[in-house]
Amino acid sequence: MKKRWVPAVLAATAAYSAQAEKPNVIIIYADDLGYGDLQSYGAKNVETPNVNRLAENGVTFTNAHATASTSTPSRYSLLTGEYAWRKPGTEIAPGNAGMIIRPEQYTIADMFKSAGYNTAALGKWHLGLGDKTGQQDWNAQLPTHPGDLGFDYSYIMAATADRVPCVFIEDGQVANWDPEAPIEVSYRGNFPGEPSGTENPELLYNLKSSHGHSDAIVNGIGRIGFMKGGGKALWKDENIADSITEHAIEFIKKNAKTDEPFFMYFATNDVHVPRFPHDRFRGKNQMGLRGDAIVQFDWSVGQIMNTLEELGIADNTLVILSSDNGPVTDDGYIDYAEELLNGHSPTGGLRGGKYSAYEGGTMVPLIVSWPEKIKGNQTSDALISQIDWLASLASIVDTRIPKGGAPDSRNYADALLGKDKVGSDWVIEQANNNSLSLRTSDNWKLIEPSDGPAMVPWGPKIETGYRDVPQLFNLSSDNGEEKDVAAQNPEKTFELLKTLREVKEGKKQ
Ligand code: NG6
Ligand code: CA
Repeated sequence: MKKRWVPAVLAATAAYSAQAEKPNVIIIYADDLGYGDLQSYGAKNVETPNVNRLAENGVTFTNAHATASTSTPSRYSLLTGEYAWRKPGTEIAPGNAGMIIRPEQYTIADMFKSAGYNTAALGKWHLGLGDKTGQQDWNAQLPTHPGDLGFDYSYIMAATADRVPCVFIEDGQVANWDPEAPIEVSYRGNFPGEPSGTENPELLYNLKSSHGHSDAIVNGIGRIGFMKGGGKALWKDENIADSITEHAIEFIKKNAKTDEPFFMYFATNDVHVPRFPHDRFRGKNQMGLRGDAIVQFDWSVGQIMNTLEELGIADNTLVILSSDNGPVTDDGYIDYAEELLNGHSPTGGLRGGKYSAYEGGTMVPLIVSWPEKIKGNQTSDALISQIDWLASLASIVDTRIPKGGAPDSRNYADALLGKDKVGSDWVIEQANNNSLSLRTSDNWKLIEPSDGPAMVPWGPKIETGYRDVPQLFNLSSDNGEEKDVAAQNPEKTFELLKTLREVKEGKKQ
């Protein structure tokens, strides 16, 4: 919140001081960034000085979890405080999905609005737009967008950088819309006369696909889904981080001039595929484009931090940095992410990765900084899940969640602020086949039985962790989930299956 001179008589009123104390809140949400991908988490092959600086100002968590091992369900859960597995249609969304969170549903932005905040969503959205899948008119104002979910401002990508439409959407309208090149989108078939990755691989001059990503070609890169038009509105992948960051800085600056605190959901495209960072981030480390994308992410973090400092609002801004799911190397483009690891482990040695039920799927970095209230250079092994951020933040900004809102979110504010080093008693993790795992604070991990192959079947070389029997791991002695001890511990297995069932049935929160 902006510092300003206040007459003594006004400063003394309770209303003003309550308002003045509310911190600005920024969620920096990376994409596919693994537990081992940051220097402050032990990464050796990449430098992340700005994230290091954030960590020096706050708490680094070593047992923090995304709600799911893919984007859409993780984001849904974070923004609504409801487990995505309760809601059909929350699997990885195509770019023409209708808006998954409906306007009447309570969101984290509604929560901040009720506490007097100005709110914004920037960057990757991946939760659908408009009223109906496939029915959007991208050349007009979309009927529903983040503005209907409590976000005063939004500048977003509809889905992911590898899905059409490849344009930014500002407050429900395509930014820089080009009247000469009306936009059409289809996830069913190509438009007559348009090239595609399958038919015209010679046009993939920026990145070639390793699996999938063979529909529309935009900026010399194959995408998922077909698209026509766009013209001047089409993004250039190398400028995505710049665009998102610039708009975020603008929002922060505008708000610093007001009396209200702000909430910003800053969801970067890095380090999701296609990894195509700007030239100025390239070639700085041995890991190639994936490493460069991490450097670009770190740059965005630095830009946000510098802006807060320049405006004199850094001390009373709560910054939460995390990722939507675990890491993946080859996720569909030939960018040599796997070949150039040079000993780096994106998961920090955990088993599995993006998509999987193993810890590599949902164990993510989490750094929380709030200089005015949190001592720097702390670590915490409190167990904490993103599903609980909404209720925890509501408590921090002193507002109440209406009945029925954020039904699965629990208040662990003290854990999030580093005061309580224990956190929650259990967290639930969702894998790509929707199977659930339960991880407890005493380090048991149960993976419920599910159908599905042992390896991700379409390209990424990742173990899924799926089996048709319950699996139990003792993470205290077996952090790598190598030895299934369910058979030796039938009672524990049964107990955890029962807890999971009770949460599913809404009997336990
Ligand atoms: C997969 C894509 C992958 C990525 C993922 C979503 C293919 C072959 N693979 O289906 O590239 O886009 O979906 O990632 O299409 S997420 O982080 O947004 O969940
Ligand atoms: Ca992701």
